[in-house]
Formats: sequence, structure tokens, C-alpha cells
Amino acid sequence: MQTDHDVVVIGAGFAGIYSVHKLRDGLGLRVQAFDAGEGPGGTWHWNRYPGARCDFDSVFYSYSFSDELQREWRWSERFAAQPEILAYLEWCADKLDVRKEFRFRTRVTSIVWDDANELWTVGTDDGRTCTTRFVVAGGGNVTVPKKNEFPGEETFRGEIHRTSSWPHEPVDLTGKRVGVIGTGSTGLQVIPEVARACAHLTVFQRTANFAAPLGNRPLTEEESRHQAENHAEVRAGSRDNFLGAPYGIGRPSALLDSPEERKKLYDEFYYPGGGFRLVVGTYQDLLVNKEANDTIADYLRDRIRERVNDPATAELLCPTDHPYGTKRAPFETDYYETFNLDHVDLVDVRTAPIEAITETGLRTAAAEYDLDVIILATGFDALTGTLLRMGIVGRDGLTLEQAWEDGPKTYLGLQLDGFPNLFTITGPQSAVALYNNAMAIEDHVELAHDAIKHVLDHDARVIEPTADAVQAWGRLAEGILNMTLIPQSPNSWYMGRNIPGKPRGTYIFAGGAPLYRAICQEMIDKGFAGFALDGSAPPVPPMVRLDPPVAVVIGALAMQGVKPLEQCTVEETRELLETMTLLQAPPRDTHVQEVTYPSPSGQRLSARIYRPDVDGTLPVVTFFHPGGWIAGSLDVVDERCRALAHELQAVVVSASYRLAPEHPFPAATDDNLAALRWVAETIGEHGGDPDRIVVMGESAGAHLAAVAAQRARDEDGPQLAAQVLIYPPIDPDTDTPSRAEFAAGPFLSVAAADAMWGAYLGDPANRTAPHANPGKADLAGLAPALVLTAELDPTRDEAEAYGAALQAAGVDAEVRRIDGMIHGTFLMSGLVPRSLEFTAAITDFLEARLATPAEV
Ligand code: NA7
Repeated sequence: MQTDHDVVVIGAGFAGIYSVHKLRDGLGLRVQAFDAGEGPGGTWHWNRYPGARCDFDSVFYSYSFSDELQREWRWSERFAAQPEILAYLEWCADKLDVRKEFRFRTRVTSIVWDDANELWTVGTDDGRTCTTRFVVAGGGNVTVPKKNEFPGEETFRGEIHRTSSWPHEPVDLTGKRVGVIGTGSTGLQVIPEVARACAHLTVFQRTANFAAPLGNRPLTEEESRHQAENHAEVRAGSRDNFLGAPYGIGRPSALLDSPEERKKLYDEFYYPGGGFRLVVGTYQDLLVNKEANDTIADYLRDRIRERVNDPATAELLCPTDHPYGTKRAPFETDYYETFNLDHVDLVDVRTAPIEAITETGLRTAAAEYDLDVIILATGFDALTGTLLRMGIVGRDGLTLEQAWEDGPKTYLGLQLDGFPNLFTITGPQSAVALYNNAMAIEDHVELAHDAIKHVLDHDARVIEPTADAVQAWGRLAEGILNMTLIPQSPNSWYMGRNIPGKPRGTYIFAGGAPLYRAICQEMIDKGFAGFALDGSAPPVPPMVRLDPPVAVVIGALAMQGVKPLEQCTVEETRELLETMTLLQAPPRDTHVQEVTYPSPSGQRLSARIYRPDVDGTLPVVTFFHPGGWIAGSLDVVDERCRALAHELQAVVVSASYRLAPEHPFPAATDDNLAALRWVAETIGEHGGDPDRIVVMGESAGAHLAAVAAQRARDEDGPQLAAQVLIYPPIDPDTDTPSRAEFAAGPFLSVAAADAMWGAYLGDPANRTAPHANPGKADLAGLAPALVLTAELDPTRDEAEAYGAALQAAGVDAEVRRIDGMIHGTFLMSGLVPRSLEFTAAITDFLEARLATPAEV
């Protein structure tokens, strides 16, 4: 059915301006846009309070999509103030010629889906309606102010101003007694400016906030020109950074440095200022480890005590109820020094809350304050408030309020099920708040553009996420948020906790820009996976199904610039595998002996024997490390072997073997068999029981363990008690659904796996040799087998098929799949708590099979 417009865009800030440009000029769509303000600017149109400025560097807090815009605009300050940002957005709107698509001074009041005609009807506060196929809601995340909670506003004889709708004309505070309520990012910006202008200032503080110097200063002409002319270089790496600005990456942990080293590093970031550099440039674990966070919290409290003269005021300004960064970190200019001024008082309204606005000022539970002007900087109904007041009604009359009554539910923060063709730019649960807004908006506008293009290219009518996708996204976003310290803040708007009665929930995706972008890219590569096009949908993409800590590992690899495995040379693969030890738990104290065993090559190869501190003759595990037959070492599995020795109460022998391509097939398997025989012959000397030997391996090591079990059966022993194969690749030429679904990973891709097979097998004739392809062998009579697989792993199905074939051949075999895991997670014991499910499954399986007759 014909609609008035193809797209309705809401908002004329960063999101709306770019959306109109991208959809009108990129896709040739008929766009109608609305904004309640008198002109472009969005947040920067409304928040005109003194002191308002960005706290990402201006050059990073601006559009990056257009070479021309970046070349032509010159910023005058390191962190631009509101008038300059507003002027920039107005200039962008003119350059892109988008003003003519906007109806300003017009608020959208209803957006109602018509299922029969598959269109939206949009109503506005001027009483008009229009129809459209698509809606792009770009109304911003911090636009609906928190309602005034103080009775008596109408009785006040002075002026009340909200920072979020500050008058366009200058507010004259000369000679006035002013009260400011609120000490969030806004309060901290407005307070020093107000103090400069008024006769007396009272700051009503409920919660002290951690703030650090912004370090703003004018840019020289030379600096500003340099930024414009070299913008690509200046901004390079922004999107690889957690926060979306090229701020560098911090040291691994605050706890690994001495107090002196820490102080030195914090000083380096604190004194010159620089916005969020302090958060991401110092230590990587500040937001996830309370002890690490305490180090910066203590540091910041010390700076407050240093900067504020009166000790009692300083103590009141020191936050104690939340870890640093769990509420949006503010940055300040002269904030603390403001409290050294004689005409500025700080009032604690936590112990004595504000009760009412009176005719003459404010009354708290403890006192009355006479004021001429009250400034409310009390925050916003953030992230969902803007959308919830638009009167959105989706399929079957479901309102957005109903859909979100327990908190927001979205897919990628971009769409939600039941609301087709509606896109929420930097909506709740997107990489918002912890991602430079200008960049986050660009990413999201481009996603919405790509989704609309996907619909048009397929001659489809509607796109909307599946309920499965929404559920999986919510689970991932919540899991990642819970890995951070953010839930420890009692009143952060990151979790909807600043508004009484607002549902608590996951309002932001806290995994950082690189992870979010990688997930979105995978979603696009898989044909908008998780989105249904006219009802049919590719499955939820693998990365959205990851166990949250695994997703965080993938995000960390992306941030460190780690190359995908398939692009690594052999040397790079070897180096990468050695770094896996950084993902492991601290090694347990275990008795370890370095030994060698005779390889058929004539050399002696290294091995390690791990023995827990228990008496008696113990069962034995011979372990073969992973590494795609081309990489890996005893070091890589050292922590795991220590843990296995303890958990299984076994002697663990970790045996190295010759690696391809220098030593292709069958060198590794010949070494493995030799290692097994050597273990059987000598392990008694180390307290191991030669009649209870298990062969175990991970990945390529698991493949080798499977082959070793076959060769031990066929080539005169030793007799094995069991084999444990942790996600073994089995067949170099298989064609399984898991290879298709996880062809690009996460982490292990089919291309990488194939390259490793190629390096190992050398001569193509080996591809079907049973010692290279254990699925081709006769499986009867093999030792009991446990095959462990990871859900999101290309090798999953061939490994599970091998387990099934073992069962069919009468072998005592079990197959266990661990959900949400990828190839390699067995090694990630330090970062992925659920990797313990692998060891738990192994313990379960081996308990009965390794018991001595007496124990049974
Ligand atoms: P914030 O960060 O939510 O700060 C609001 C402040 O107002 C905060 O200090 C609140 O104290 C205070 N507040 C709110 N209600 C009350 C009542 N009833 N009594 C006393 N004090 C109160 O909002 P901002 O505008 O500063 O920043 C929002 C974002 O906009 C910012 O992070 C940027 O991303 C842009 P509380 O902490 O709740 O005790």
C-alpha cells in the first residue's frame, strides 16, 4: 500500500541529521523528519546551560562518515562547549541539506502499526498524521528529564531552571542566591559556572560523584587545522577502542603494579586531564575487579582531599557508595576548587532529604534555604524514556510500555520483536553510554540503513527480530553487564536505577565498541541473522549465542588487534597460542617434574609429570596439547594439567610431540604412541598406575589422542582405561552443518582449520589414512571414550559424529556438548568460569572408569 513517506525520522541531533542524509541520499527514500526543537541540534539544542560541553575530544565527538565535513570544520577547543557543538550540527545540517526534510517544533506523539497494511501511522502534536513504511527513532537517550520530585514548585517566587531545557536567552544570576540540585555530569559542569556568576551558591548533593579534570583548553589554529587535514590519521583506531576514541589501551591490571607505579600512572592521566582516557588508558580491569577499582577510587578521593580546603566538605565530596565508573564518569573544570569559595556551600541531602520547594527557596528535613534561583540538574529518564513517551503501539495493539514493563528487550538495541520496521538509534541495550556517542550513532544509523536496504533489495515488506534473537541478546547483554561492577552502583542510570519505579534491567551493552561491532558485522555477513524478513529468519548468529565471558574474550582479542587465525603465519599462530596462558587461572601448586621421552625420530622430546600431593598409586592421564598440529607447547597447557592432576587425583603426563609443517604426518602420531608406551613403562616410578592410563587431548591434541587410542589397540598396547577427546577435529574433508554455520568462527574458522590440516597432512593421499582420519578406522574394541564438544565450533559435528560412531561400534562412549562455548574455551579457565564444565564432565566420566576394584 502506498504510504505518505518511506521513512519517518525522529530527532534532529547527531542521529536524525545523519539518518535523513543516509536514507534520502543513500537509498533515495522519501523521508519526513520531526523534531520538537526550533532547529537542528538535538541534545545540544536543549542543554544550553552554562558549562555544557562534550567530554570526548571535539575532534572525536563529531561525524566521521564524511571526509568533507571533517576537512572543513575547525574546532576551537579541545572539548567544545555547547554553542560550538550546536553550531557544528547546524552547519552539518546545512551542508547535507537536510533541514528541508524536517518539521521542527513538532513532537511525535503516536506511532501505531497497521498490520493489515504493514505500515506505521505517525501522529504529531500539531494534530496531523502521516503514514510510513519505516520509522527511525533518533530522539536521543538523555532527553526526557527526570520528573521534579519536590512538591511546591508552583509556589516558588523565584526562577526555576532545568539544565535540560535551559532558556535561549542568558540567565542573569548577578547578585542572586542560587541553589543547584544534582551532582551528576551536568551538575558538575554547571556548578563552577554558576558560582562565578552568582552572589551565593548552595549545592544540594545526595550522592557524591567521582570526577577528574577535563583538561580543556583552546586549540591553536595549527592544532585545529592539523586535526581537520589529518582527520583519518588523528582518528585512526577509534572503533577498535572500547569507548570509540583513539585513547590507547590500559595496562592489564591495577593489581599487578606497585602502589607507586599506580600513582605515577594515574597522575599521568589525571593532571593533564583528557576525559575518558583515565578510564580506558590506565588499567583494563578497573570496571571488572573491585580491588582494582578501589585503587583508582582511593586515588580520586585523595585528589578531592587535596583540592578541597575544608576537610569536612572534602569528606562529603568523596564518593563512598559506588565503584568508580559504575555511574557515568563525569569530568570537571574547577569543580572541587569551587567549594573553596566563601560564597559556596555544600549541603548533604542524603542525610536530610529535600522535602519541598517553598515560596522562598528549599526545605530539607534539616533546614530552610532562601534562594532566588533553583537549578534542577537531576538527570534523565535515560535510554527508554524518549521512546516510551512517543506512543508506540506495535503488532496486535501491544504498546511499547507493555513490551518493556520489566525493562527493555531488544535485539542489538536496534529493533524489538512485535515492532516491525521500527529502528531505535542507539536504543537501550546497544553499545551506548560506554561508546562515544557520535560514533555509536553513526554505526547505528548505518545498521538501520543496511537493514532497510536489505528489505528493499529482497522486495520484502517487513524486518523485525525473532523472539529468539531478542532473548539471546538480552541474555548476552545482561551477562556482560553482570561481569562488570556496574550493578554495584545503587542508582546508576546505566541500569534504570535513577528513576523511582523504573524497571531495573539491562539498559546498556557494556561489552565495548569492538565487540559490538564484530557482532553486528557477523549478523550482516550471515544475512541479517536473527532478523526475520517477511517472517523468515536466519538463525541467531553465533556470537550472540556466546557465553558472556567468552564474548568478552573475543572482544578483548579484537581490541588487542589480534589477527584472525586464518591470516596468521605459522610463527604468528605459535605466538598467539602461547598468549592463551593470559586467559588462564593462576596455576595451582603442584609437584612438576621436567622429563624427556624417546621419540621414534631418535630425539628425546620434553614432557612434564604433574603429581598432586596425595599418597598411593594414582591413575595416569597422558595429555596432548592443542595447536592445530603446528603450534602449542607444554607451557600452554601447564595450568590445565595442574588443575587436572588435582581434580582427577591423577598423575598427569603432558607430552610434547613434533610439529608440522616442519614435521608433517605421521611424526606427531608416532611420537604420541611412543609417549604412551614410555608412560606405561615408566610411570610406576612416579606413583602412577600403568593399568589405569587415560589418553586425553584438546583440539588437534584430541585428534592425536583418538588416533593414539586406535594405535594402542592395534599396535600392542598399552591397554588404555579411557580416552577423553576435547573438541577433536576428526575428518579433514567433512561437510557438516557446524562447519557451515561456524565457517567464520567465532575464533576458529574453517579456513584456519583447513590450513592446519593441510600443514599437518602434507601429502593429500594422507587425508583418508586411518591414522590421519580416525573416523575411517575400525572403531570396535576401543577404550571408553568421552567426546566433549563446544556448541559454537566448526569441528562440533564431526566430533559428535565420531562419538556416535564409537557408540555404534559398541564402545562405551559419551558425547557432551557445552553450550555457548567455542573451540579453545577449555584453556580459558581464568576468564570463562563455565570452562570448568569441561573438567566437571571429565571428572564425572572418569570417576567410575578409573576406580580400582577395591574402590568400586
Ligand atoms: P545524572 O548523572 O543522573 O545526575 C543527576 C543528579 O541529580 C545526581 O546527582 C542525582 O543524585 C541528583 N538527584 C536526582 N534526583 C534527586 C533528588 N530527588 N534529590 C537530590 N538529588 C537528586 O544526570 P546528569 O544530567 O548529570 O547526566 C546525565 C547524562 O547526560 C550524562 O551522564 C551525560 O551522558 C549526558 P543521585 O545520584 O540520584 O543520588
